[in-house]
Amino acid sequence: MPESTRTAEEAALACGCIVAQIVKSLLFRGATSGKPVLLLVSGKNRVNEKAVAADLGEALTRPDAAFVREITGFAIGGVPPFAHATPMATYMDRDLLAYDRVFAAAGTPRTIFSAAPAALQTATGATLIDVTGK
Ligand code: 5CA
Repeated sequence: MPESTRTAEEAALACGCIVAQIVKSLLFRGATSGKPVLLLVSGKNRVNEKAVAADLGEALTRPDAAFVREITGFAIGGVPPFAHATPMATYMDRDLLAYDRVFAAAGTPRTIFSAAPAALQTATGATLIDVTGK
């Protein structure tokens, strides 16, 4: 894209889609296990960490930017939903299934790709969850 797609809002403007169709690839870390966990979240949603922790069976912490780069191989703002340096448990926001196509970062803060949400789920091996706890 000629413009920045660093945030979900910027990506939606650049793609001409609604922010809910943007896939945020958010890295968390298991509070007990220390293992990285990837959440693929609709751009319209905020993660309810308590609700997601109940689903995952472990509390979550939010790693810093250096950990994100080390584990995924990408800098924040361009983290894609797959093709990471370290494969990790991946969960996908059910709300993404409401759209024909969703748009996710493709490795840099100016690159985006689109996919049918079911194809994204297959490619990532993600388990569907409710991220908002509604
Ligand atoms: N390219 C866009 C749309 S796909 C994108 O990557 N959006 S994102 O939401 O997946 O990535 C930005 C996210 O990184 C923010 O939502 C925020 O939750 C997280 N973030 C931003 N700064 C930091 C930081 N310093 N440490 C940890 N996480 C951060």
